[in-house]
Amino acid sequence: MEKYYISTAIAYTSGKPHIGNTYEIILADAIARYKRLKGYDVYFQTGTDEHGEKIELKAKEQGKTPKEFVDETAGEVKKIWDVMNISYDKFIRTTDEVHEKEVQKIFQKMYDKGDIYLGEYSGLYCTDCEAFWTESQLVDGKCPDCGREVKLKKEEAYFFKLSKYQDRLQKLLEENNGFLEPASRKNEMINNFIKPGLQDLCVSRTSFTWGIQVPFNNKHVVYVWLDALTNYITNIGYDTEQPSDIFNKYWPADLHLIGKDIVRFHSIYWPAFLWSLDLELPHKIFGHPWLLSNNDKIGKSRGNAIYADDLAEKYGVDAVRYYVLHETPFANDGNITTELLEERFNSDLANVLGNLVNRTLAMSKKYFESKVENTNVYESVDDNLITYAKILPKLVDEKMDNLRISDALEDIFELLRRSNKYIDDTCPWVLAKDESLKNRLKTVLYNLLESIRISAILLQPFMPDTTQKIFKMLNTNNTSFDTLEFGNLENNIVLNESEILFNRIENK
Ligand code: ME8
Repeated sequence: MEKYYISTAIAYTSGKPHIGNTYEIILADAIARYKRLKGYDVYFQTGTDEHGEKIELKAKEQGKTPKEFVDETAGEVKKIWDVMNISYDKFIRTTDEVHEKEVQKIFQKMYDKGDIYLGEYSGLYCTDCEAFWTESQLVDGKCPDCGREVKLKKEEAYFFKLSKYQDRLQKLLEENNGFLEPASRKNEMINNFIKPGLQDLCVSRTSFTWGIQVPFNNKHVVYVWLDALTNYITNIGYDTEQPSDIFNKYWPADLHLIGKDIVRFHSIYWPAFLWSLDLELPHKIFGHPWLLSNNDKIGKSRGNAIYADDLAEKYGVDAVRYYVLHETPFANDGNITTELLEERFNSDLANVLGNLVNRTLAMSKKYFESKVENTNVYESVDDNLITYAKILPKLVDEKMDNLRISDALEDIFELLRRSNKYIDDTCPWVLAKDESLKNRLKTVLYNLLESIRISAILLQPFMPDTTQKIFKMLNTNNTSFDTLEFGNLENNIVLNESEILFNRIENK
């Protein structure tokens, strides 16, 4: 069985993750579930990034030890991932002992190799992003990433020889098609960071203690990004001396799914670290766009933070999953407001999907006591529906392979839309009045139920609960990808009672 290793960024444990962070995990979950259904041996890893000065300060503000603080916030992250039905195989924490020990070994290995050396750092530092900047990188004198004040800082530090990998990195980004997507981010990396010249990277800190100690100098803790990035290997059994069988099986990762703001760390630092360890690079890094709240960056301090668990309680888990996946296409930021979510809920979930299922089941019940029969009485009006249902799995597969998740959803909904139109075109209530058209009516209903079954199979990765409900109503055992062919809905089954999938939200 072919393996597929997918990871998300590990979330900072600085607070409860908002809907933007949650979008990333839902996206990863949809891809992981899709690959599993396709028959891959999937390993899906996520978790939390728990060290650093920012966390140390936050814990202090709340009168807690850093460990107490991260235990609490990591718990909140995990809770939201679980509420959103995320099928991760492993939730890692950078405070896990396995990880901490291995990071020390990695640091040692890089040092022994001569890729890490002791020097002195003096620079402009952003505490929030834990990053040093040069004067020219600042925007209006402030941190280019978060816009906060930076301060001058001098300290003895260990450096990683990033400059040594300059040419190799440039070549990687210029040549390796598909390593970093969307492709536009490649040019950004080459022009803004690589071409101006890569400086060696400061990989230790002495100004705080909440981190992994440098093994041979306990005044220093390991820079958070070296600590965080290595989670992708330490947790599948990488070891500097003896990598495990699991590591050998799953590495290199097939996809690191991350947000657009941390592409630099993943496409420049991470390959260099891996080369330093003589490891292969991940196959692909996808810097997905962001989800905005009312077209603005989401932030607790901005007062516009929305949380997935609150939304899920009100609209249901699958509706939230559908919304964020649908609204955030491949390269453009998505937007969320309550009004937009409710509009989309009514138009797509209640009207298109819910209505189709309920109308079809209601007609089957009324005309045939819910008994399904394919009598094969076709008419030309069926072509539009059946032809599309037949090519749909391929369309979806292409979109999923190219990480066009929102487009894949659109393609599936197109079958549901065509099915609704098919009801209007075939007018089953007219057919029902004429006894001689009974067999035609049976075929019409069969075609509709079959389109629903095929849509539901393909919708599983996106809306796992809803699709299970649909399968139950259809009373079908043919729910796997290898039953996607049109005509596989069992003959002579009896449908179960229908239930309302999505209750329209009425505006008060
Ligand atoms: O960056 N929309 O953690 P983080 C979509 N610990 N995605 C968003 C988003 C938004 N509005 N806001 C944030 C970190 N994200 C590091 C990662 S990985 C080795 C270390 C994404 O909690 C963001 O781009 O700030 C990142 O991929 C993820 O959420 C976690 O962000």
